[in-house]
Amino acid sequence: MEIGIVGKPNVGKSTLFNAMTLLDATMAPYPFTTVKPNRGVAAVRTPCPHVERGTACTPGNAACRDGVRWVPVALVDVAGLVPGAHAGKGLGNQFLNDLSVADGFIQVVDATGATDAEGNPVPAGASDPTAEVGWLGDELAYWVAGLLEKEFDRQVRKAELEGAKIEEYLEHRLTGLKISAAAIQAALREAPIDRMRPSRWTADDIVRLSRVLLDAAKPSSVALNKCDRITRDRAEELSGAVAPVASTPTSAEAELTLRRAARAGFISYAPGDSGFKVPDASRLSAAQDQALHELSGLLQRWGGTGVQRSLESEVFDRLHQVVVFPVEDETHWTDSRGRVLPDAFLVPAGTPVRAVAYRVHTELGEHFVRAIDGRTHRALAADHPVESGAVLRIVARR
Ligand SMILES: Nc1nc2c(ncn2[C@@H]2O[C@H](COP(=O)(O)OP(=O)(O)OP(=O)(O)O)[C@@H](O)[C@H]2O)c(=O)[nH]1
Ligand SMILES: [Mg+2]
Repeated sequence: MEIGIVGKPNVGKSTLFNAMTLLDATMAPYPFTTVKPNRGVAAVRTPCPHVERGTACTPGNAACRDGVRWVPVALVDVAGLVPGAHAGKGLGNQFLNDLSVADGFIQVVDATGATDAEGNPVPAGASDPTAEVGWLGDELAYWVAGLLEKEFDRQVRKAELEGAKIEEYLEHRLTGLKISAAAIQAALREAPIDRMRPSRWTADDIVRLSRVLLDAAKPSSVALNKCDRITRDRAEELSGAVAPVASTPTSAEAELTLRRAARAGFISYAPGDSGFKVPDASRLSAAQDQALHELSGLLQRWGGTGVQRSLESEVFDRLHQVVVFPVEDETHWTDSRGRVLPDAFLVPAGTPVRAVAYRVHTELGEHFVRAIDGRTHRALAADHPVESGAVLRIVARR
């Protein structure tokens, strides 16, 4: 599972990335600070089943804190896109290939309207933050269309002569983008194009198809960033204007400061919290005390920084992921070394348990016999859809 962070330059993509990963990607108040992609790992929260049993867990890949499991999600932060990127403006759109394996996108917008379409500073409110949601979608569609257009004419003529289906060509071109055959079929049905006559498709038709493909295969949501500088009413207005795209007001900067202060031991704070505690106020300088006072006001106003909410809304609501806990002993919920609930990972809701087995280990999928639900101890057939929070033992032939 990987989420791409996209948006125009200078909106806070790298700040959001750093806040979510606690890494140190370069951030600066001018456009095109990021050129090469930044990759890191963030986490989404889910209740840890160890609480139900009353026994502590032995976390491996996903930390457990106070009964909450932090399940890893990969992130990639890329360079800023500008209108006309597909025609070479700004850094162009070739760098979007860094997003090829992303499952969905969080688009960061500057909710203060204080940066123009190229990311240059302008007076607050001079730029309309909702406009970029529209043209960014266009640029992403041009990127996919660009991949499809390579050899399009020759391949389509060949396909039509040989009576082959256009789907096969599209699938071949889009394998690198992790777009499934089923998504391609659905897009061909849905897109306003003549699916029977690909040789007559215009460049615009290919862009239209790409847009439908992206909407279906790479679900997006919006982070209305820099919300520390707008009112709640304004955030609601913006949220209404970008609907039906889901959006969350965020302050990446506040989240980053809070997480770094927590790492340094100045405060106790976990991402998603609506407040923090100061264990020893005597350690703080007057400036730190003042900064924390302001952050406390911000958290109260917004009920949190919105950063964790934005990631979880993308992963759970848009990408419909659920968390699975594979174990080898369905009674004690342990692995072969006796570790309790060692791993937690994300799969799409409704994934058949056999496909979950493949995710744990290819051999488990290949030699799958049945799965056993760790709570009910019922045997589950290969096609049984996995449930959210499932504790699963996979039984395989030896
Ligand atoms: N007020 C405020 N400023 C923010 C917030 N997030 C980021 N910024 C500021 O916005 C500026 C740009 O941040 P970056 O994270 O470098 O933006 P970017 O989108 O990665 O920019 P490029 O890599 O150039 O495309 C920096 O000065 C940040 O401090 C926020 O939540 N609130
Ligand atoms: Mg950046």
